[in-house]
Amino acid sequence: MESAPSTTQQSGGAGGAGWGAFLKSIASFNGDLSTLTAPPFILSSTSLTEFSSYWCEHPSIFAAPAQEPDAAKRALLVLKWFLTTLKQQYASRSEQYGNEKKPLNPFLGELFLGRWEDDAGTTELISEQVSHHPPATAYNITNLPSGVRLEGYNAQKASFSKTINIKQIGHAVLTVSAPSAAEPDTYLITLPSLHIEGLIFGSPFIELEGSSYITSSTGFTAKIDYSGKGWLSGKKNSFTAVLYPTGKEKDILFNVSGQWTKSFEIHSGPAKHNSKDNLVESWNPLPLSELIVAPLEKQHPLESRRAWAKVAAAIAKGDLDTVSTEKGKIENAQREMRAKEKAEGRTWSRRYFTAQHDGADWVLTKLGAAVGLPENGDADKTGGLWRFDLAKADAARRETPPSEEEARKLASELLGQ
Ligand code: HC3
Repeated sequence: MESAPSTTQQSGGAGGAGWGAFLKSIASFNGDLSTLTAPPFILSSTSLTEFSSYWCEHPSIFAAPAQEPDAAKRALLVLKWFLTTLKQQYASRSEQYGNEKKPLNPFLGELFLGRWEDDAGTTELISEQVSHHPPATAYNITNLPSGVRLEGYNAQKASFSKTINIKQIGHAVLTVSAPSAAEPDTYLITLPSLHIEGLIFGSPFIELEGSSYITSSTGFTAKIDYSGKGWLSGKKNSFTAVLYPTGKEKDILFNVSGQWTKSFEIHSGPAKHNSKDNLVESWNPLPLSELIVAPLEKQHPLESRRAWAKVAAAIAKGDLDTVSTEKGKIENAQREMRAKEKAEGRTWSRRYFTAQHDGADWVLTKLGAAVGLPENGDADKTGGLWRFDLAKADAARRETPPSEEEARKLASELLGQ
C-alpha cells in the first residue's frame, strides 16, 4: 500500500529540503515504487489506472491496420501506431520539461472507464487494477467499427543506480481483422524499459532505453531501439526501428527513425539506403482525440476519479493533512477487506479480467519466444497472466448501476468513505 506523504517533509521546488530527503530515500529504496515517499509537490492526482488510455489517443491510427490488405504493410501500420503512442505514454505529463510526478497507486479493483468518439467511430477503454501485491493494471481497448482490439497488463520493477530505473513487466496483444485475411492477426508487444532523468535538478522526466519488440502471427517482427541524449552526441527521446520477417533480422523491409516526442520518418528497406526516393511517410504529431469519461456522480464507486476525488482535491489545494487522511481511509478499508476475504476463504473477484493458468495462453505459447516473453507471462510478478474476459464484460454491461444508497454502501465498505 502506498505510504501517505510525510507531512513533516517540507514542500518546495528543486533543491528544497523535501527534494533532498526524497533523493536520499530513493538511494536506498527496495524497488517497490508504491513505497516511495515523494515530497508533496511531486504528487500527482492521477492514478496509474488512467495511464492505459495512452495506448489510444489517436483512434484512427489504432484502427488503420484493419483497412490494409497487405500483411507486411499491416505490420508496419501497427508499428507506426505503437510509435505514435510513446509521446503520450511517456512524455505527456511532462510537456513542460521535467515535471513527471508520482501517480496515485491504485487499489485492487479500481476501474478507469472511458471512450473516444471521432472519425474512427466509438472506441472503448476498460482499465482495472487486477493486482495490488504486486501492483498490476490490465486494460482492454476496442475500436467498435473495425474490431481492432488491444489488451494487456503491466507492472513495474524499479531499481536505483544513479537514478530510478524501471523495467516494465507484462505485455500487450493487438488483434486486427483485415478484410483480406482468413483469420485475425495477433501482434504481441513488449514494453520498453525507462529511467528518470533530471532527478538531481528536481525536474524529472522519462527517457526510454534498450529495445522493445512487436511480433505478429503473420510472420513479421519489429525491433525498436531507444536512445537518449549522450554527453557528446545524440538527441533526447530518439529511436530507430526495423521491420523484418520473423527470424530474418537482416532482411529489413522498412526502417523508422526519429524522436518519439517529435517526428519520425518511415523508409522502405534498410537505413543505409534512406533517401527521399524510399521515403514512405514523415510523421508529425496529430491533435489528440479526447477521452470521454462519465461525470463523477454517474461513475461506479470504484471508478478511479470518483474514488480518489477527495485525495485529488486535497492535492490540488496542497492540503497534505487531508491527502494523508483520505488516502489512509482507502488503505485501511482495503486492508480490512483483504483480511475479511482471507477469513472467509475467498478472493476479490476482478470485474473484467481473469487470470489464465500456466501454459494456457496460446499467444504467449506461439509468439512469446520470438520476443523473449515466458509462457506464463511473468504471472509471478503481475499477480497472474491477465486476459480480458468477454463474459464478465457482458455481465458488467448488463448490470443495473448501483443506486445512490448502494453506491454509498460500497464506498464505505471498500474505500472507507
Ligand atoms: C515509473 C512511473 C510509474 C509507471 C509509469 C508507466 C510505466 C505505467 C504504464 C504506462 O503505460 C507507461 C508508464 C509511464 C510512466 C511511468 C511512471 C513515471 C514515473 C512513475 C514513478 C512511480 C514515479 C517516480 C517518482 C518521480 C518523482 C521521479 O516522478
